[in-house]
Amino acid sequence: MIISHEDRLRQVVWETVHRIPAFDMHTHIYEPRFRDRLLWGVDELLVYHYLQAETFRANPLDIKSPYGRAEYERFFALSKREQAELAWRKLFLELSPISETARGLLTTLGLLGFDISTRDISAWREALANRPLNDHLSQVLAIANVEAVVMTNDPFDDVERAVWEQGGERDPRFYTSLRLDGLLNEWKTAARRLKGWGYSVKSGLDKKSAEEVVRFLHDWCERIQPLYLAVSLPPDVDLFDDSARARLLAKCVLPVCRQRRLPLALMIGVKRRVNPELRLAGDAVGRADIGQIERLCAENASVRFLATMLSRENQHELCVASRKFSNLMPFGCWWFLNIPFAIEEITRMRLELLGFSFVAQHSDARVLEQLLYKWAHSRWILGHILQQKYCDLHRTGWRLTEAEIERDVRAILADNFKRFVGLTS
Ligand code: HDL
Ligand code: ZN
Repeated sequence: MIISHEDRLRQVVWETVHRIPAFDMHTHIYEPRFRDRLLWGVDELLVYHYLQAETFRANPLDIKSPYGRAEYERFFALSKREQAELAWRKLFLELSPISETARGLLTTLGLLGFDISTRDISAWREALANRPLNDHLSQVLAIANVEAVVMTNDPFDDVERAVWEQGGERDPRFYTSLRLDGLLNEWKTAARRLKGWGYSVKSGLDKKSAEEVVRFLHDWCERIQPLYLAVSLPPDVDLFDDSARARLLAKCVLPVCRQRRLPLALMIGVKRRVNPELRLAGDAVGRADIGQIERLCAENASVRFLATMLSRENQHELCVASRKFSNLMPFGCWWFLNIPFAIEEITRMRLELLGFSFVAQHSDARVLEQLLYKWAHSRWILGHILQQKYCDLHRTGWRLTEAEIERDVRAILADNFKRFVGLTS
């Protein structure tokens, strides 16, 4: 049905952005059969590493001395409940929870039906803890309006590998990705472990070793049936030097991508363990060289590359590179960019440079209930941007139908990704 007035257009856009299910292409949540790997509940939300970085800025131990190893160790020696209580006091009660992650926790609990004005964190913790996990999981996916999530599956994670090796029924709402950080970024350790698993590799990565790494990759692709292979990379990465990483990429990973028609997801710009005392919260960001992605796309035209970059300064370059290569699909507002200011800027830039040919967002959720705030906050921003962009279009005299708006929104929330990985034609 043709939409003839801007007010109706805004209403249709807002409703469509909230009604269309998202396909969450990158998360750190797991099917319940992975047991402790699936994090959920109030304390997990409060000790999330995004919040922990902020907790440490608020002097959780109320000490005068600076935070050295002893002070970090003292904090991490506390129970999860004690760490969570400190985060709640410091970030929610002693100052207002204005940061994106703090506000996100409140959005999450509000969407689960709790009266946030009571600030009764103990009651909320109790109520969540008593929910049967599978019901809770289904409710979270339904409220977040997420049709499926892609896990980050790490063959070097002993707990996860054991679950895959014992087999078991898959949950169709959970897809897999094969994460290669352990192979590409820690080759010496990886070589030792592959040897222990029966792959005859040498750290010098001779021809036989490369063949064995290819066999390892095929074995894991057979085992978990990933939608894509993935790796996170530092900002100063050189994918074309004679490093083990570059040779593994060229001789092993890209050939497997070609043979299995699997995309490779590049997540570039993370500086790991800038402050190792902060553990998972200790990573930082740096501007990368977009030329690495451009050269990969140009030299591997038959391989599809998903790409997200961690530095704000790389976003415009990534959009321009995506205009040059149809085998390059930019995705999401990653990590430190998953904040309204950056989501707004990046999404506008992508719409204005790429039309609807990108993947708008992924949650990166590490705790199950985070799906709620990460998608609610992104849909709110996307809705406002698209209302304005469609009204700009309307003012040219172009007339839209509700079905066309649904088609466009579905593309950037789900279909572009599903087509790119071959889930749909
Ligand atoms: O490497 C990654 O996949 C990152 O997303 C890290 O897991 C990071 O710790 C994170 O959770 N970001 O949201
Ligand atoms: Zn991630």
